[in-house]
Amino acid sequence: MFDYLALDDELTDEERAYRDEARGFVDDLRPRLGELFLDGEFPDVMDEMGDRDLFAPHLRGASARAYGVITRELEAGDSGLRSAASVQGALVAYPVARYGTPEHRDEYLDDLLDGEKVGCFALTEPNVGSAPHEMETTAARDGGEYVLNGTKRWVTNAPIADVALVWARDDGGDGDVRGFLVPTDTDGVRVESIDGLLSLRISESAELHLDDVRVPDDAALDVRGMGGPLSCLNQARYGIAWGAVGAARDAFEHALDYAKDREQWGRPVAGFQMQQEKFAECATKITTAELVARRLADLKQDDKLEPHHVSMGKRHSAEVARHVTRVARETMGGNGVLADHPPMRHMLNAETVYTYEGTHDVHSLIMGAEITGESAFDG
Ligand code: TGC
Repeated sequence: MFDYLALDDELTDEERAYRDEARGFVDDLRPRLGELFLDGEFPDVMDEMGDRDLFAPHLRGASARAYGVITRELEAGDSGLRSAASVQGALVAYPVARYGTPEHRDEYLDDLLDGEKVGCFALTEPNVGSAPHEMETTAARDGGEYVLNGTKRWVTNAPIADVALVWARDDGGDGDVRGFLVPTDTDGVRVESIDGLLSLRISESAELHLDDVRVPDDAALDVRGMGGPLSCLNQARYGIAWGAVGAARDAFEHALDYAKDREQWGRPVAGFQMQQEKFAECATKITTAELVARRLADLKQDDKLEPHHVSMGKRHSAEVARHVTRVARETMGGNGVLADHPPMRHMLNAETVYTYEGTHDVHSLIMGAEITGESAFDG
């Protein structure tokens, strides 16, 4: 594994074990990843990821860095694998652990962490992306129930999910945004896969339609307002800060091996100066992105991680992945466009990673507000 500054020497035995577990999982799948991408198929692996404890072991006491290296290794396989795990661990198990009632935790938490149940997170809507507080989905109180109506979009895992965490505006009283745990076999829930993806093809992405979906009052999590869903996104964004480094590293490693083998003008192309400049630049970007992710891990471990810190990590790592995967593809010439080689698959995935969980621009503005004291979102 490429590790220019020997950063993994800092890992504890437990963190190294989680890293190797995730890497073993990815290595088994690796020969199929190109084909899965072409077929647009998510493999049946949620059980196995749960068995290997890859979703959110920090919720059971593992370190923030252990969680980070897991996402790094999953995304070195494919961003779709890391996305599925992020949704399960950061966007569903985490809020159940943090905001769930004891009954919610009993019903869902272990099953989610073990991969016995699959969850999805329904926040974004067809008309509502970067400004989720403008959501149109409503929850209307009726007797001892809430009635949910609306459409959610870009819901990863929805076609395979047992439970959806649906964020909706409470129609009565204060109009707060609330989260509801909705079994996906509830009457009125309809899942419609999104076709035509040119990115993150190893993923189950869908629209979730909610037509007069009735859930009991106690389906609601114990949190009100946008701090609920946004606190979940902090967790997932933290995973992306680590994960995108894995995608960049995998593309880089593959391109480097190729350059050492590939001969032109009677010598390996790795010996040419213009190739070496590219490898030097990419190695530096990968390493600096990982250093930022590691600092986030330390802050998270010490409970000092703030949303604007996470924004820097997500923003930077996604940008690095976008750059490195494209350059890695380029160094491979024509062969770089084949699905047999991972760089272009990672490059296409990087477009989604750069865009979801807060676009690059949204994270610039979150950081900008912190740095200047002036919020570009106000007014
Ligand atoms: P603002 O007025 O600043 O804050 C509203 C309330 O939220 C609190 N808050 C946060 N709490 C925890 N973590 C954060 N990161 C938070 N950011 C804000 C804040 O303290 C306040 O609380 P209170 O109690 O005072 O009311 O927020 P705003 O409305 O101006 O919006 C800020 C903005 C634009 C940065 C935020 O809305 C944002 O991050 N937008 C991007 C949303 C996003 O990332 N969407 C993509 C979701 S990904 C997706 O749907 C697909 S991924 C899942 C999948 O793959 O299935």
